[in-house]
Amino acid sequence: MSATAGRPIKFYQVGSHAAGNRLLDPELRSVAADPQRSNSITKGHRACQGCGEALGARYALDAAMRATGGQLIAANATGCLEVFSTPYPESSWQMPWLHSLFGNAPAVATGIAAALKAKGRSDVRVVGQGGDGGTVDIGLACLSGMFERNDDVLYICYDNEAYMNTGVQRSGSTPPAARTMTTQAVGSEPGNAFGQGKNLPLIAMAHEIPYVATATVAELRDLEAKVERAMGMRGARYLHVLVTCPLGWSCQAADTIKVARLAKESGLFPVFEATDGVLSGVSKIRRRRPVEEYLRLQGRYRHLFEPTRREDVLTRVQALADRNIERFGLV
Ligand SMILES: Cc1ncc(C[n+]2csc(CCOP(=O)(O)OP(=O)(O)O)c2C)c(N)n1
Ligand code: SF4
Ligand SMILES: [Mg+2]
Repeated sequence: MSATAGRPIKFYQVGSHAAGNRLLDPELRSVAADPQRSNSITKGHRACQGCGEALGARYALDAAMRATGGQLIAANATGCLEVFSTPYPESSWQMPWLHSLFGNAPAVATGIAAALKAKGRSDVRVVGQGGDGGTVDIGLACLSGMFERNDDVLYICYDNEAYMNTGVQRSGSTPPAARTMTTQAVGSEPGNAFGQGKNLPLIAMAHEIPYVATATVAELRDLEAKVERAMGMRGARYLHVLVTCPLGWSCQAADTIKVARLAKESGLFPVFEATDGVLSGVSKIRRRRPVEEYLRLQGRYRHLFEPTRREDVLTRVQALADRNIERFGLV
């Protein structure tokens, strides 16, 4: 007889993958305790604490694995996600996964889809993925080709708004006024310049592909639902996920979700869906917040508040959020 006989057993790690979970009645177990659950990217990777990209990729690919019954292949551009998950000879991926070059993940994904088609394997599906540098900048030509040919691939961009893996350089997705290593907080217009923007979800919509959506790591159920919807379709699909980067954004690791939520609630990052090039759904702002609340949590915007408050720049950033709110009908 065990020492605990007659006494209720107390599990200290309920909600984790600990063995104790699997001793509970099935209805009390967490998803994490289910040995059958998909676990595309698992322990042992080297992402920073609070990395939004690791979180976003895990939820997105787990959802895609569920939607395809585990019949999935991923092509991954060079970048943080690839580097932290596959330090040779180790890998955190528990699914067929290929590392492409920095700029050709969409083309590699297309090639895999074409090979599967030639082999008559319509049951195996393909995901391409990369960071904003790999997607918005260097991989854009390959991605546009993938869209224009309507190749049967879901491409996911994890947007942390700079080239993080190589030390936080500006990308085409870096927002105005943000400090990066190549847009320092110096001079009369500190940080990244105000430009016309390079809005890849809108560029994807212009290709009139079957499905385009945006999401953030603040709403993981929404992200999962969008991946599921995308995997229920054929042809070129694009998902753009805003992922907090505590290192590059100089924010607290514990604030990853809060920062991503404020990006949406301020209107700076509109969350929406588009079908065949037409806006088909919008995730409304629940409690509208001024952009200042979002910016203040991040060291990359500290120069807007210290040593002097830059009301002029804050007004310009707020105007960008207001424009999004009006354009997408976010409130
Ligand atoms: C052709 C080429 N140029 C530059 C690099 C170096 N490089 C590797 S990852 C990277 C930045 C990746 O940025 P992003 O795609 O935004 O992904 P993140 O690391 O931010 O997730 C760069 C510049 C490379 N591997 N190949
Ligand atoms: S630098 Fe940013 S994206 Fe890269 S692992 Fe760290 S938190 Fe994640
Ligand atoms: Mg990036």
